Amino acid sequence: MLTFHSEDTKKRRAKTELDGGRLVTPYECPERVDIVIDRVRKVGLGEIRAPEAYGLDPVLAVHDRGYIAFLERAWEEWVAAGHTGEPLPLAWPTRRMDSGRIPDNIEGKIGYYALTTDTSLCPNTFAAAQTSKDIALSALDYVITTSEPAFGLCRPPGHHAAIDQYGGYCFFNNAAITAQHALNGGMRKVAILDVDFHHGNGTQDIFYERDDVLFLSLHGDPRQEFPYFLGFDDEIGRGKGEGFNVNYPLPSGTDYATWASALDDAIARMKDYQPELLIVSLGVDTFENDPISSFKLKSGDYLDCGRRLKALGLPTLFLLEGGYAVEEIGINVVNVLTGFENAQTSGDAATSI
Ligand code: SP5
Ligand code: ZN
Repeated sequence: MLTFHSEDTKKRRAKTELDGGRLVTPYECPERVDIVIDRVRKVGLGEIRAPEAYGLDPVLAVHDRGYIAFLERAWEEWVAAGHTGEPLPLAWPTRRMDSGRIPDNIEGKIGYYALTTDTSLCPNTFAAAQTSKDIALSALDYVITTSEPAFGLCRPPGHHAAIDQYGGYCFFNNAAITAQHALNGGMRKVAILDVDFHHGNGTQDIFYERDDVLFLSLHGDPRQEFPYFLGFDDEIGRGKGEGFNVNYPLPSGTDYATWASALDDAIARMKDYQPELLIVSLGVDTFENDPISSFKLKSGDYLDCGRRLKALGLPTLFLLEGGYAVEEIGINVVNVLTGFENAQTSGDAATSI
């Protein structure tokens, strides 16, 4: 399987994350990329390619123009305002305080555009987010052209990013950008399967009223887990999108047996939908030793996950999302990919969809 990769994803190196009331070194660190690419090389997964530049048009097809302009200038404006730490939001347009207006002051703008306080801005965040979506789009074009699977080693991740909001370590929603790009290129139906530990609130929100993207997410129950406010099983889509959003909130401590039965249900729904493309939001923060999550998947389980996905027989694009057990992120991510590669597509599986 081809991997799309660039060292430029490491240009974002934030110093701070608010975690349990302390500023800590961010869990979403550039070393994650090194460890994944080392593993790709070690197992000989396949060729490693640099991304092409796609510019901002595919981003504008999903995200708000003002939001993109904000991200491009935010660090500069913050420094110009005399601040010395890294930008975190201070005040938000929360319930009972939402006039719909965008402040002029950079501190206010950060509150307007930020979802969460886990994601500091820093130099080159915009550049890294651009590279991340270029990796995703390059991998997508390869999958579309060849019908072969591909892996986009994206960083920063994307699935928490909404139309005009960043957070959960995400700025541009890579899965949404690639799904929309595929549709704009003539595809009619795309499925996005989000297996990251956290609910893909951004992706859900972007396609919530649409029937041309089926979104399915397996994640920690939002009553207990970040992002807390979205990801419940009664969120099924709205208007013509009704029935095209499927959430599987799962309890803390979920092991592979429970997780895999939700995965099988998601796979069955995708078979019914008959998409032309599968995009996998591939987070491995479901791992038993992940420092911020509470599922119990083991490294070997990721091989089986890949194997099950292969049975769909679809052109498949894997995009990296989360995974913070840094030592094991390479093994876990690449296990999904090799499990997929090595699985036999049975005639039954291929023809039954
Ligand atoms: C892409 C992705 O996986 N984003 C996840 C962002 C989660 N950030 C906040 C997590 C808060 C969890 N609190 C647990 C504290 C453990 N020390
Ligand atoms: Zn996650």
